[in-house]
Amino acid sequence: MIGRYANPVIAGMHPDPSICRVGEHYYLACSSFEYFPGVPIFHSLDLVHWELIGNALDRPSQLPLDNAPSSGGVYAPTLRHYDGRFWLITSNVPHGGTLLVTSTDPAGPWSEPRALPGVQGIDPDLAWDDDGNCWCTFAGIEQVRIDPATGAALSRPRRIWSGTPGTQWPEAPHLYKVGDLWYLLIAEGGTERGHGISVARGPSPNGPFEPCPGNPILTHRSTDQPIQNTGHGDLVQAHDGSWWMVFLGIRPRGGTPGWHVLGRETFLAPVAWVDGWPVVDDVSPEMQADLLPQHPFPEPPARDDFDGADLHPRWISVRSRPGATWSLKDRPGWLTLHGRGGSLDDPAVSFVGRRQEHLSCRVRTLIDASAGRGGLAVRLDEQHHYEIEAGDGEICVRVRIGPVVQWRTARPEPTGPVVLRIETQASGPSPDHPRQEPDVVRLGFESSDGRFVVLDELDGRYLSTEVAGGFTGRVIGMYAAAGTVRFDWLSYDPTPDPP
Ligand code: 6LW
Repeated sequence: MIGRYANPVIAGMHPDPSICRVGEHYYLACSSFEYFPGVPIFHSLDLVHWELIGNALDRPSQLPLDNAPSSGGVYAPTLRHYDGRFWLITSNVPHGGTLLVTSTDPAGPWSEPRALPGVQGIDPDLAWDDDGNCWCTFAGIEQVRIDPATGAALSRPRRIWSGTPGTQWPEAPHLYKVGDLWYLLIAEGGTERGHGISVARGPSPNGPFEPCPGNPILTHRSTDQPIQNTGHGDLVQAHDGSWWMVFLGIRPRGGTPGWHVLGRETFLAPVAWVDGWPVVDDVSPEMQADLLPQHPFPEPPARDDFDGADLHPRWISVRSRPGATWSLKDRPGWLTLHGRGGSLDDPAVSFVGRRQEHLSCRVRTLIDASAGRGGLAVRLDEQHHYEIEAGDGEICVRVRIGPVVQWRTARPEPTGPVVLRIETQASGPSPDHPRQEPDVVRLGFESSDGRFVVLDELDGRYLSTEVAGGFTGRVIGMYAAAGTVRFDWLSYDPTPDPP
């Protein structure tokens, strides 16, 4: 049935999507870098609507991140279903290397990780041939036969393709058997504006591989498309026989060179087969395609009241979330955070946040900072964040951009709990001038009559990947800088973007 859908299908920092199908159910996993829990897992019945059902690495024993720098940690998983089980292979960079976890239920719990010391490279893929051999193909493009039950390498790594001659970073391989042939899909060109997807095919999972004459089969390099950096994809055949690709892309805004602030997001496009090669349709924010019957999920509530027994899987923390630093029971119905003696500048900070998923949004939280200092922050990494902080009788805006830290404005704190508010407002799709910011970020609090008292309005470019570097996007959340700070609720609402 011809219908419309909006791209991205999974907004906010959800890069490197990997997809698999079981009957009429679809599951998808993404990278999560220095955040805990790691590897969000989504479920869909129609490829367009996705529901977060858990995180594969949600126990500290599965995910040691203490030494992971920002944009280190978990890269590029591959999710597959084989022999009645889900298999997820990924990397913990730079420590730990390649790891494999399994589960019969994609919502978890997943197994303890199995190490694969014979796989020395990022972006590992898993594919089983008709004889049951398991091939792990990784960035380079190299391949090792492995025993997935033990993690042992059963062969030496072998280079099976280098991508298009002269193009940098052949990576993100996924290997599929389609008909009698094996298809090797890769990303190349680097994950920035030159990104793209190419494909080769051969008679066996080990090649030899013949590149598609139409490579790259997807790229937005040198185009004026609003979605850029398209690459790192995975193919799936739907239960009606149609083919689709999920892949990452960005939505830059502002003047030149354009800044993206949400990180790399997950997009969807239909795939046709022409002369035995996959052809990807045009990719735009508004897609028209022959869709599966649509099964939207109820919208997640805008406000989390912290009334449950555990935190929803959307909440992520920086590197770890030790039990002694947070509680939902300490004051029932509130999230209590105990400061670890650090600010957002520190690699270890008591922080519970969620990905910013909309270019323009409003985030509010009711904080009781009578026994400490803490607040609401927009975080890109340790060196790039804006926060509105309450405590010690005042409300302040603190900004960190690279090596520069500034306390910008302060107001006496109203007595009792106070609502802190952050709003982002995107610039229009066509910049007014070459240096226009991608968005503005307003930070403040609400007066007793609910009015937004803006303490500061800042250019959002300094919390973008083009300024901060790395692989991540913005996360907005609550933190404790000192003592004990409590949050009654947090609400996150999208607001209209300028046309
Ligand atoms: C990932 C690589 C990439 O491992 O970015 O866009 C890296 N592609 O394949 C981190 O997400």
